[in-house]
Amino acid sequence: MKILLLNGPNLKLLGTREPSIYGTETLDQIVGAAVRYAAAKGVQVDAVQSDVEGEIVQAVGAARGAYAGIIINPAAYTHTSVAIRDAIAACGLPTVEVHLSNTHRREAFRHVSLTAPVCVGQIMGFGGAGYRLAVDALLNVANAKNG
Ligand code: CA2
Repeated sequence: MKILLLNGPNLKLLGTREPSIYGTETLDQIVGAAVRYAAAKGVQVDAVQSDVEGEIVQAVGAARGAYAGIIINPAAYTHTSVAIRDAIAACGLPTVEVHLSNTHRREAFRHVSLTAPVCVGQIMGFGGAGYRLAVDALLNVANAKNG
């Protein structure tokens, strides 16, 4: 089984600023932990980070047929991107939305996710561990479908 892990804009700044909100781990550390966690369960995770909305749309579109599911942290595009939402809906793959922070405890503009309604579920507020929880969530979805 293969999972595509997508990270959106500015997440490569993790570990350099705003540790009170996002913790001290770098994106490489968080992604590396998720890759190893999944590998131990026989799952391959391919990770992509982009600051560019269109690149994320294209990556979601290309995932169909190549991956069993998607884990995505659309970052700020969560709250603005109809294009990423439409791409997730169109690709038909089970998609789990992850946020490091609990966006409901933050500014009102972060309370709305345009992408969450087309995802199977959302995991937020658990820092980098959320990505590992998302691996388990997708495994559960795949097992329910195949079992
Ligand atoms: O909590 C999350 O994972 C977010 O997706 C992070 C986004 C934010 O816009 C969402 O509302 C919630 C921000 C990603 C940028 O990360 C930074 C990390 C360190 C320093 C500055 C930004």
